[in-house]
Amino acid sequence: MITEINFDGIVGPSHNYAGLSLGNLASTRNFGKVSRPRDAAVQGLAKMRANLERGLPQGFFLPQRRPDEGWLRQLGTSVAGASTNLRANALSASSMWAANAATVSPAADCIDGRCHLTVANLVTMPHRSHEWRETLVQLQLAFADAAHFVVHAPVPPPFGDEGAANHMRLCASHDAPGIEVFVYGESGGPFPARQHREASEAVARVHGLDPARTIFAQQSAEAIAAGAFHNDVVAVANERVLFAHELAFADREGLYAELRAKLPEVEIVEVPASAVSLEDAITSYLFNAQLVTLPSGETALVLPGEAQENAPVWTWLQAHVAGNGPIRHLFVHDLRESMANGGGPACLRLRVVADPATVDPRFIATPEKLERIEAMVRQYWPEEIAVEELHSPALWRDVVAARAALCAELDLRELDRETF
Ligand code: SUG
Repeated sequence: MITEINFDGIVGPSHNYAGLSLGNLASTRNFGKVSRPRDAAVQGLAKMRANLERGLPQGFFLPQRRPDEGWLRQLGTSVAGASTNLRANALSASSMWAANAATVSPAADCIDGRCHLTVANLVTMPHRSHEWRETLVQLQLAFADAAHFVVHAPVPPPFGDEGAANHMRLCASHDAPGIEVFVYGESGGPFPARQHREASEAVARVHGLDPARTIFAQQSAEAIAAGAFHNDVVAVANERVLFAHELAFADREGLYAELRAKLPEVEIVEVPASAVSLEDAITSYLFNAQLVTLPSGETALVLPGEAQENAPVWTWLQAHVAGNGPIRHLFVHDLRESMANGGGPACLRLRVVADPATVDPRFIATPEKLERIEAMVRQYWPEEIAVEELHSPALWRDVVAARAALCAELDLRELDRETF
């Protein structure tokens, strides 16, 4: 049966706070903080388990092999010989944010009737620019069934592409043809725009989307300057519901009008800046929530604890649920470790609309498998990493061994090798 599957990135054993992401205020603020990789992974697994219990199909991607020695070799160095900056870039666990793994167009939207995935090139940030090779390997394994999926290599540089974090899909139901909205940025403010319009247009062409059902919308420069480095920090969509901040888009009226024309049943839930400032939206990650359809047909929002702790945000949410708004349930999760690097519930997952039976079962979660993953995490993931330890050979060995143990446990030993 065609359904939405959320694939979460398992948090890797090298999770740390190296402050590598310019324009991501949480990453900058928490630079130098001691990270807790074991807790981070357990928090992510708890969200996956809860979503499974809610009746939502769940998959996962494995953490990537770190340090990325192949990448350092291409740069003419090695883990031991690299500068502290390059080494930190090679050790990042940032592939956990699976929303940046790829852009996904379900089969119903694509001209050849197959689900298309384009791996994101993530060229703007050095620590993320080397993720795509292993992401491509994992997607080619998980979605190997060529009758149902086409996995594309990334858009070539210099056109920056950050995947599903800048892509929304609105539709009557997941299996029906949808309207795909690509949100791009234009730099000018203090921070880079990571999603380029040229990249979004390339993805839409490569996927064979119908131009009449595709929209390109510009993210507001104000949102990028306030720290919304991806559109999914200020807007999220699910089926007919668009949930967005008033200041998310450069031309909100134009976008809403185009959406209403293409999908008359669309329901736009806009949070005004007078109720929740851009700053509160970004620190609480109100919109970096998973907007999901429960088996009952009701819409729910899976939020980070920070949203509950923010008074204007929680007040707005309570009023919405008490009223007749489309969001009927709020589920709150502790994702503090990922949040401190600017990654909320929605960053941690990639949505794929497909029949789970067509996906390699090794990437599909069951309660029993999540237990086994958690046992590996508790046994092998470092409890803490201080940034100085990123330069310790013992840590490099530990994180390689931890990931190898997980690959073996999940019968995915073929991932335990360098990708270039
Ligand atoms: O790309 N943080 C990630 C967070 C990604 C969030 N994803 C979405 N919004 N979909 C980023 O900025 C921080 C790593 C560090 O600073 O060490 C980091 O990469």
